[in-house]
Amino acid sequence: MANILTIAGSDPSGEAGIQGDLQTMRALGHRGFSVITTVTAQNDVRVYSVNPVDTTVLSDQLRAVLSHYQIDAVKIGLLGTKQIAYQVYRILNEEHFKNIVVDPVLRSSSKAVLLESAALPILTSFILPLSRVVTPNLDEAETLAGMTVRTQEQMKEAARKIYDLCKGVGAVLVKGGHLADSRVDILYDGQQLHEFPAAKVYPEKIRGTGCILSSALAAFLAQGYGLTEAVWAAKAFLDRTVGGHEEKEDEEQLSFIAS
Ligand code: PXL
Repeated sequence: MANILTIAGSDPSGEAGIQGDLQTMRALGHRGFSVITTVTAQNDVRVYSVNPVDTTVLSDQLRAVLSHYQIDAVKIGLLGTKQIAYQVYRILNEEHFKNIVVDPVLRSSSKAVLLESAALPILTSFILPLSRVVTPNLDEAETLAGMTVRTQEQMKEAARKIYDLCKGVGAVLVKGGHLADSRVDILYDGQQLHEFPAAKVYPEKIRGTGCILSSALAAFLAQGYGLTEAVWAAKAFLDRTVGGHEEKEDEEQLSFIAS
């Protein structure tokens, strides 16, 4: 059993953010620790509000965890503001973690802005250089690489660009879940490009897949998997998890139609 820390936002609907992360860690047999950066109020339809915590609330949580437990891997999700992002950087920079996975959350599935734009340079210049892997989706890859990313070739180019821009980042996993054609994920580790074809197509409106994937990735890295093996294992876990969800959604839809 490994100790995995998530530093992310709260999603009261329980699918994404801290809630999705902790469920993933537990499901994989690990102990999950959580530091909340931002409290979102949202459901499957819309985001009502996004409230970053005070930076002392943030650093108190981080110090409480880091001073007392041996953490094997860290997953970073929604950071919210530049103050929070910088504080997270300052504290993690003292620790020298080998396994930091960053899901560079910029917007919600419903497109609400979750990370203020002023925080982006802190993410790219300070936090990503500390991390083993960053996991942007197509939209996030576009923002980080400053180019259009809609095809597999563009994903490869963006992965290389992000790797070069965020000096020190261990690898870049561009997720192709929203690609029009082939839904492949691309990993660039500074030397090689790896392709991970999708075993499954997820329902359009599913939320929290990015959170689950990055948490599972952190968990498998903590267990000592190599990066490509950890990506395969995390993707397989996501397929199993989302599979269950699909069935539940169908049932919900049926009972809604019946009522
Ligand atoms: O899936 C991105 C994400 C991450 N973290 C939090 C979120 C969302 C999307 O809504 O709310 C807290």
